[in-house]
Amino acid sequence: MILIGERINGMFRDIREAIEKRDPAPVAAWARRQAAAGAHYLDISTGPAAAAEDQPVIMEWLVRIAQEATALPCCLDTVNPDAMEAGLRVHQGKAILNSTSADQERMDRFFALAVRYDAAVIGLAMNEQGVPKDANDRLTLAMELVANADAHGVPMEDLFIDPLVLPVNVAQEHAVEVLETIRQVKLLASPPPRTVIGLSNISQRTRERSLINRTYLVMAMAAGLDAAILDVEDKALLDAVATASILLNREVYCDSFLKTFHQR
Ligand code: THG
Repeated sequence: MILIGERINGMFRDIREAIEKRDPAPVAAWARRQAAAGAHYLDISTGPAAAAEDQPVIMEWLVRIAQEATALPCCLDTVNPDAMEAGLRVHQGKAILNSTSADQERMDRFFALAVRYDAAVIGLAMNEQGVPKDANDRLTLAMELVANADAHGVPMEDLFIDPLVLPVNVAQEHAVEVLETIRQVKLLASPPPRTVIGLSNISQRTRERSLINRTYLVMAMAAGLDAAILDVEDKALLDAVATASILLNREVYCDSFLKTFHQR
């Protein structure tokens, strides 16, 4: 499982304040903390508050700080193509573009950027009409993402399909459709694209966030999930990932599998 740390996001108050004050310390600290907790990538988002014209500068600043602190590759989380390119320009290593929708203009822009910077890219199963209700309609959009990525020359292993997880308290019927989408995405191409979810979406504004997150992640892993943007500091969550990896025969069992997993 590819673990993408969710915490460097202007949605969180401490990061939003760090961005406002241009204080690198909280960003660097969260980069280090997430690396220590086992993150393979750092999701980097300016957050919804930043003005569009400021986003390229903020994205570049965040990427620089995160990579000076850790050397981990980043998952550049923005819908703003200028901010995406600003981040890619300074990024070291293989980035993930997070993300494009299945809208033609966006796909053309973001897949071209992915090719130019040799980066992977997340394709969201949504378009200008919003997020589909069921697995079938999500898969139709996933197929459009697959076809367009292929036409641009993005290799399938560099395409991550995100079926889009919604909060279970307001969109309960979507949770199972996302799992079905994860299962069937693997049938769209050979080799197949990979799959990713923003896990914490599932539990927004619920109680028992950690329990809901880890239960859903295990179910998604059983459906074939390859990657997740998540809270890497949630110990119970990462223990569940380690255990599911053993039970799904994705990692070799040993008695100290929890310890072994946390060193990977
Ligand atoms: N897919 C893709 N990218 C994504 C998402 C996705 N990026 C953003 C998001 N979803 C994943 N990251 C988060 C980060 C935080 C939370 C949820 C998802 C979260 N934040 C607290 C909240 O809203 O309650 C913030 C509270 C606080 O300030 O502490 O839950 O789906 N490709």
